[in-house]
Formats: sequence, structure tokens, C-alpha cells
Amino acid sequence: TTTFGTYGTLELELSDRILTLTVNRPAALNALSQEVVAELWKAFTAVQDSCTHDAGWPVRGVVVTGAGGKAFVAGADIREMTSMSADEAAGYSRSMQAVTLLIEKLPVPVVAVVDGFALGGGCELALACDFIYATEAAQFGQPEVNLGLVPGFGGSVRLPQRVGLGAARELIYTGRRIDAAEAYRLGLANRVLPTRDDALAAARTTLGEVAAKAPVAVGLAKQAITGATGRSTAEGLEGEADAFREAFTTEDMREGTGAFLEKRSPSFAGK
Ligand code: CO8
Repeated sequence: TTTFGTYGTLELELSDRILTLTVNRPAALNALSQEVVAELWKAFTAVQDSCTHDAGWPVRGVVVTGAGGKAFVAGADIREMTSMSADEAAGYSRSMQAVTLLIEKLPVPVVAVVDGFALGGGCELALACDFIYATEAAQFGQPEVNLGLVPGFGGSVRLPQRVGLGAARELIYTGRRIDAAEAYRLGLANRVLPTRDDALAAARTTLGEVAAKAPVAVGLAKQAITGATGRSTAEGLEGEADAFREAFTTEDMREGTGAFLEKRSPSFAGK
């Protein structure tokens, strides 16, 4: 899609306002090289810029997945990493952390469709997404300790938030891989579907459902949830009240409540 730029390591496809972003480096199991990280930043920035009434809200949801049939993303690029200084590695870690924060700030939901390996940085990319749909072939893990490393793209923060401290510690300290059923049991994956096509279709159906709603409200809901994560209840409630106030000032709120009272379907303008 020309609107969102052209990329060497990513494939972007926009259909019915759902953007599918595929990490496409199958020879390295879609490992997050510095080029991939830079392109993810560029692509998500372009999507973010389009999420306004003036730009027409062309994207109402994003599916992130991996190409090649074997992996979602097998982690940071280990080959590239070995020639870095500690400072360069820290910069690499921060640049991908920035991508994960950008995904969390995006005012539309982002769903990771995980088929095959989501390891290390791959698991961390999936964790930055709003939720995960897995296939029966999915494998999750934070194997950094096998390499003498620690999670560097958000795993030490977001994995405990998602699955609880005990399960996260066990996964990170052992480097153990878990299958889709275990990921579902832990709450890491929202759903498990038989194949990649099933999981992609299910993610697009869910995002299609969201696309019919008021986009400003969906964005504010995401902001309130993300903003409350890791905060006290009182701080979280402050953020929720701010989001509620802002939603209350939109035309879409007048339309949604008006349509309810007039017993008709709402038509949202996205402002
Ligand atoms: N980086 C670079 N290349 C990779 C990676 C990777 N993470 N994973 C796989 N590849 C390459 C392999 O080297 C291989 O290339 P080649 O054909 O040229 O030898 C090709 O992909 C296929 O892989 P395998 O032959 O190994 O395929 P298998 O089916 O035998 O095994 C596995 C699949 C189990 C997924 C295996 O490839 C593996 O263990 N990969 C590494 C997984 C891993 O440890 N990931 C964590 C990386 S560390 C990380 O993500 C930390 C993030 C924070 C970093 C902070 C910055 C400092």
C-alpha cells in the first residue's frame, strides 16, 4: 500500500480498513534485524498519522504476523547482535522498545497472529500488541538466558503483566518454550485456531467488528487501558475519567447515544 510506504522486510496489505503487516524475512525466521526495527517504526508511524478524521481513519485495526510458515518472529537478530558493542546493543534494545510503545499508543487495536515460533523479541513484539491469536503450531518463549542475555524488548515488564509474576519468572528463568494450549491457559493467547488462515480470518473478523464502532472512542478506551497498566487503581481511574470526558465531547458520542434513543443504527464520522 503506497500510502504507508514501501519496505524491504515488511509486507503491508490494507483490506476493508484492516491492515495486515507481515514481517517478511523467512530465511532468518523473521528475526528483528535493525532494518526490520526501523521499518516497523516507519510503518506504525505512518499508520498513526492516518488515524485522524481529516485523514479519514483508513485503518481501524492492524494484524501483525510473520511470513514463511515456520515463525511469527524468532527474536532479535542474533547474528547482527554478536558484532555490537554493549552501547550499540543498548541502542538496539531501546529502538525496538520504542516500537513497542508506539504500538501501544496507536489508537487502533493491534492483534498478533502467531503461527510457529514467537521467541525472545518475537514474543515481546506479540506482547506489545493488544492481544494474541495463536495457531495450534505456535510456540512461545523468552530464551534469552540460553544466550547469556535477558529480555530486551519489553518482556520483563509485559510478560508479568500478561501472565502474572510467577509464570513470567518461570518462563524467563528457564528459557522454556510453551505451546499454544499452555499459552492459552496462561492468558498469553486469547484464542487458539487450527491454521494460520483460520487465525488471520478470526483476527480480521474481530477487528472488523471494532471497525464499525466509533474510532475515537476505541482509541480512548485503548489509551485508558494502556495508561492504567502498572499504575495504582486511583491513577488508572484518573486516566479513565479523562478518557471518558474526551469521548463525551465527540460528535460520535452524540450520534451513538442519539441513534440508541431513535432506535436506529449509528453512523460514526470518526470525530
Ligand atoms: N537471529 C538470527 N537468525 C536466526 C534467528 C535469530 N533470532 N533465529 C533463527 N535464525 C536463522 C538461523 O540462523 C537459520 O539460518 P541459516 O539457515 O542461515 O543457518 C535460519 O534462521 C533457520 O533457523 P534454524 O535452522 O535454527 O531452524 P530450526 O527449525 O532448526 O530452529 C528455532 C528454529 C528453534 C527457532 C531456532 O532457530 C532458534 O532457536 N532460534 C533462536 C531463537 C532465540 O534464541 N531467540 C531469542 C533471540 S534473543 C532476543 O530476542 C532478545 C531480545 C532483546 C535483545 C536486546 C538487544 C541487545
